[in-house]
Formats: sequence, structure tokens, C-alpha cells
Amino acid sequence: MDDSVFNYDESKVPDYTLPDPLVFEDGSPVVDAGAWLVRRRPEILALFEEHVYGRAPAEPVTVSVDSTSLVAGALDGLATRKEITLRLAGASSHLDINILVYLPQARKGAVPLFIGLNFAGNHTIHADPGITVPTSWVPNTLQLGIEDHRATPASRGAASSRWAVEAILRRGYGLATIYCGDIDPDFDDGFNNGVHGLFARDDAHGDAWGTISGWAWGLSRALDYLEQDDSIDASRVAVMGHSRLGKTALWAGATDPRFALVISNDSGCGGAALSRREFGETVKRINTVFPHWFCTNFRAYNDRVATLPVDQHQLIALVAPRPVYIASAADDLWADPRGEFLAAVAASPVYRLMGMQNLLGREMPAVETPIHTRVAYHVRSGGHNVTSYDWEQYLNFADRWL
Ligand code: GTR
Repeated sequence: MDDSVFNYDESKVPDYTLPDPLVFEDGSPVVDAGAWLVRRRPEILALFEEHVYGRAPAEPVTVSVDSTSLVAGALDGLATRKEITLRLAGASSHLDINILVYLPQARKGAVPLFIGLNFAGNHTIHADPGITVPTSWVPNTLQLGIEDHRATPASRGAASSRWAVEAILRRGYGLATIYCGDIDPDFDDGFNNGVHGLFARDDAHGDAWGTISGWAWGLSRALDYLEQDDSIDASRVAVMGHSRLGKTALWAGATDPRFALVISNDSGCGGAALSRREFGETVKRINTVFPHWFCTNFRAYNDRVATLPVDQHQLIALVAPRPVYIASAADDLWADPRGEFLAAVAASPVYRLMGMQNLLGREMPAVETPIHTRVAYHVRSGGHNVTSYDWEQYLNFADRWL
């Protein structure tokens, strides 16, 4: 396909055959849940590591709390606000990650919690003047009032429409968020800065981890901390992300089974959308514009997606049997809403094998008709964004399944 032309015409989607999650690489069938969990799941996970996201290093890091602040009665009395600086120490360097946590002030005991990365600083998710403004590099997002890669108090709350903080708290959930750039700044620096710099790197290997893998790994380190925090029920943590951070939420859910529920909001190519449809953003385009997101092996499929050993329905299937939510927006054709729905459908046989009967049907639902089966899906009207409608669905889904 000509690089400058993107297909938005359903009739031009090529014929394709998806790799079957329930057939081993040697061609034999996966006959029961045990065979899936013990043998097929690791096989697919390894294929994604090798060909798509890259492999996170196995060397240990030390995770310690460097500082904490706690303020009761924040947000007009609705919340307890905590900020935690987590220090990740590798063999020769360290990295500090700042976690913002809101807990319902009126809680009894440990609360379930949503965790998600944000694009441009913890202070953008709410106008709360108590949130620390990052001093590190942030993207030049003028809509968020950020210039010259420096965040200022002027960008407080700039992304607040994407974070239903009060609704989450009123429903009895906590919320944790981390600026993704604390874990790895979102630009191509040859994998030296951020989390990659903590480890010796061997770029001779095309499966060395990219930024999405680094972000997901950082979410797991945050979960290491949450497991130590008595105010949080770490067995009920939902990981949520939008767009590139939705790709990340899926990969975090796939690699770390401690995430009890996984939500992909408009994650598109390299997230929930089937690569083989080549609808909207393609593998070639994403690898060209964002060369740091995936491992370099992924580029080998730029012009031959049909030969990819995996497709994204298998990523969703890696979450099984945990609840997973795939959400699209009708006007966000770049992220291929239909391709996201079809991936959720094609992941469902794995859930069926694990004993779940009531799953998505083949018919894509109309806008604003959420289906909250264990593999859940909705498409809302409007464009690429996270809205209060999306959060309302995630809260209803978490009430049911978390
Ligand atoms: C786009 C990219 C998408 C999506 C989006 C975002 O430019 O093509 O894959 O990740 O950015 O993260 O907002």
C-alpha cells in the first residue's frame, strides 16, 4: 500500500486468516484450560515479546519508596491524596517514578483501584493545586498548555476531562496514575533514557524492549508498591489506558497476571486492533512514525503483516480468564473500531475454553450499546478520546467483575 494513503474502506480490507490462539505452533490443538495456561499462553507471550513489544530484561531491580506525602480531605473532602516517589535501582543507576494516588476519603478498609499512565504529567489529570508538577521532559502538547517540554502550573487539569476522578472516588474506587515519561520519555533516543537506561542493553537483538514494553514494566513496578500499601486491595487493581497507553495497558495485563482487570480505550494499531486488516493506522506506519514503541523485529512485518506469527486478538486472549474491556470510538477510524471489536470476538474462544459461556456475539453493537460480558466491548460516538461516558462503563464493568 502507498504509505501516504490509508484505507478507511471496509471493502478494501484484504482477505486474511488469523493465527488460532487455540492451536499450538506445532499444529496440535489446545484441548483444555490447563494446556492453555501452562503451554499455549507462554508460547504466545514469547511470540509477542520476540516479534512485537520486545523482551523486558530479567535482571532484578530494587524497588523502594523514596518519599511519600499524604493529604486527607483533598478535593473538597472527597479524597485522600498520596504522592509516592518510587526509586528503581539497577546495577549502576536509578530512576524515580512519581505515583499519584487518590483514595476515597470515606473508605472502610482497603479499596479496589484503577491505575493508568498519563501523557503529560500527573498534574494534568486534575486541577487540584496539591499535585506535584513534573520537572522532567514532557511532550510539547500545546492543547495542554505545555511549551518547550516544560510543564508549568498553567497545565494543571489540562487533561482532566479524560479522568473521571470524582466519579471513580464516589463509586468507592481509588485511582493511581503515573506520568508515562517518568518511566520512559516518549521519544526515540536510542533506548538510553528512562527505564531502558537502568539495564545493560544488547541491541544486536531485535527483541530488545521498546517503550511500550518499558511503560508496561513500570506499571508492574508500581503494582509492586501498591501490594505493600495497606489502603489498597492489590488483588483488585484494574489497569486502564488510552491510545498508546491503551496498547500499554493491554501489554501490562498480558505480562503481569496480578492486574485483575484490563481496559483498552481506543488503543488501535499495536493495541486491540487486528494488524492484518490494515485499516487506519498500519504496522508500517506505526513503526515509521514511532520507531521506539516496539522492538525492531516488528519492522520486518511492515510490508508483510500476513506473516506476523501473532495478531492482536491473541494479546487480548493473554488476559484470560481475567475480565478485559475493549472500547472504541466511532469516528476514530485511525484506531479501527471494527478491527478492535473483531479482535475481542476472536479472543473469546479462549475464555470459552476456560468455562465462560456468555460472550460477545459476532455482530458489532451499535454506538452507546455496551456489552459487559467477560470480554467486554463498546463503541461510543465521537472521536479519539476518553470521556465520562467511557469511565461510566468502566465503573459499571468493574462493579460487575472486579
Ligand atoms: C497516534 C498514533 C496512535 C495512537 C495515538 C495516541 O499518533 O498513531 O497509534 O497511539 O497517537 O497515542 O494518542
